[in-house]
Amino acid sequence: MEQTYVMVKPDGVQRGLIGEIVSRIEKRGLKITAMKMHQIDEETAREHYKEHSDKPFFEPLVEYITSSPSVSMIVEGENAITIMRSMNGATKPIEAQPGTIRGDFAIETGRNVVHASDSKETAEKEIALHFSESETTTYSRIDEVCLYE
Ligand code: IDP
Repeated sequence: MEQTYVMVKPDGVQRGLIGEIVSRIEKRGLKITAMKMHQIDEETAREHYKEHSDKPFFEPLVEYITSSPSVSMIVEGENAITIMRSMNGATKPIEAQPGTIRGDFAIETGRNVVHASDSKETAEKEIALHFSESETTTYSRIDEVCLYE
C-alpha cells in the first residue's frame, strides 16, 4: 500500500476545517495511520519547502506555515498519492475544480488549506521529516474487504 503525507495547513486549522478534511479522507476509503497537531518550526518549514527556496513567495510561505498549528497525517491506500492530490485540487484555488478541497474552501494560492506529497520520493521524505517511527501505526480497516477487489 502506498503512503502519503498530508497537512491541514494553519489556515485550514484556523478556519475549523480539520474535521471536514479528515472526513473526506476517511470516506474516500483512505486510511489514516498517523495524525498529530503541531506547530511547525522554521527549520522544518524551510526543509519541507526547500524546492521553492528561490521563489519570491518562499519567505512569506515559511512565515505562514509556522504561524499557528497544522495537522499532519500519514494517509495510506492504493494510489494514495495520486488520490490525495486529486482530492486537494489544483495548487491555485482559482483553477481547482468544485468538489476538491481547494475548489470548495480556498481563494488564494498562499492560503490553499492543504498539502499532499507529489511523488513517492517526496512522500518518504515528508513522512520522515514530520513523524518519528513511534508516532506511526499499522492496522487494518474493517471496510478494506469492500474497498479492494
Ligand atoms: P502544491 O502545494 O500543490 O504541491 P507547490 O507548487 O509545490 O504546490 O507549492 C507549494 C505551496 O507554496 C503551495 O501549496 C502554496 O501554499 C505556496 N505557493 C505556491 N505558489 C505560490 C504563489 O504564487 N504565491 C503564494 N504561495 C504560493
